Amino acid sequence: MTEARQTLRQFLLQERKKNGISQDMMLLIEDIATSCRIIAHQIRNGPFLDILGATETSNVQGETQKQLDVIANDVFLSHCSNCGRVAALVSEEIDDVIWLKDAPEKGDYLVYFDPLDGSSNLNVNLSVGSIFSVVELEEDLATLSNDAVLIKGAKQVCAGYSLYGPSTSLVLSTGNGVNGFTHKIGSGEFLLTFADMKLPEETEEFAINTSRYRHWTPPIRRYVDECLDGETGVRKKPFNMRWTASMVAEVHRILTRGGVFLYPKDAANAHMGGKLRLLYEANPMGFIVEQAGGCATTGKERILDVQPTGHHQRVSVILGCKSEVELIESYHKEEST
Ligand code: AHM
Ligand code: MG
Repeated sequence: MTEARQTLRQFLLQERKKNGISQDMMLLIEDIATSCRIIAHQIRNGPFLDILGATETSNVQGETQKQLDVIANDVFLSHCSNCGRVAALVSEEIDDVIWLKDAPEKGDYLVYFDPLDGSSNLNVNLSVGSIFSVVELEEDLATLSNDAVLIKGAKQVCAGYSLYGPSTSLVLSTGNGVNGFTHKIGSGEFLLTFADMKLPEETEEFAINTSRYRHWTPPIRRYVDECLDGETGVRKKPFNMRWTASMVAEVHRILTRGGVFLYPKDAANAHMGGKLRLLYEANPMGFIVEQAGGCATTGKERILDVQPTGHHQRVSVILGCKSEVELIESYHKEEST
């Protein structure tokens, strides 16, 4: 008889015993998991409910919102405020920070999320995901200001994502490695299916949107050119390429079989600082990748060390297997010397 798989609740109770995660953190993670199950259900029923298309509104960054962006955001907002320790919710889809406490205290949680990442994939029935991150306040807050949530990714105490693909995955870390769960349809449960996910040190697969080649900086061009040269080039081996236009799916693939993902700052997006958001995308994915033994950098500095200056700030993102990320970093260093 095969051993029963651990449920998310059983796993969290074990984490509590082994690594001392708080009861409030358990409740919060379960609320996030519930949000993800609801969003997965809405996506699967999207064509029947006619909710795969765009709304008439734009989000704070001037991007057209999909109906499911709005729905997913509402689901996170209404389900993630139960645990008494959540002081604020910070969403990619909302202009301001939503404060849930008048006087947040040391130890309270700030929860950041991109409720539906990669939503341009929705109407072509390809993978999308939700990304989340939790930081603990290091001191009581005297005043409520948006600036109070500008905390470095290195301070994250939990991060993860849910991938809405052929199955729904929930991958998370509370700073003690990375574990992946799969929603068992009909059971209402996420079960542990990918324990202790680890990145290989080396890889022969990269992911970047090559349609932006003409905008890239010299170090990025050099890296990709050398990969494309294959066996006869300086890398002396063939490289494969993937691009799903859904960061959650890319990171999940990299955690599963290795690889490197790049969405660099380039000549066309430099005025915004890059494409991906530091607090909702780069930091949580950087935390997960590091916890799985990989690296995450802007090219010039570790992503988790970037001091945020705005809560919707964008940043250059290069993450994945250590050897490739370090090589790309060395090309940036050579360029600037
Ligand atoms: P979004 O948050 O507006 O969905 O944008 C983020 C997504 C990432 O998931 C993905 O890596 C990237 O945008 C794809 O961009 P592109 O359309 O340039 O391929
Ligand atoms: Mg997004």
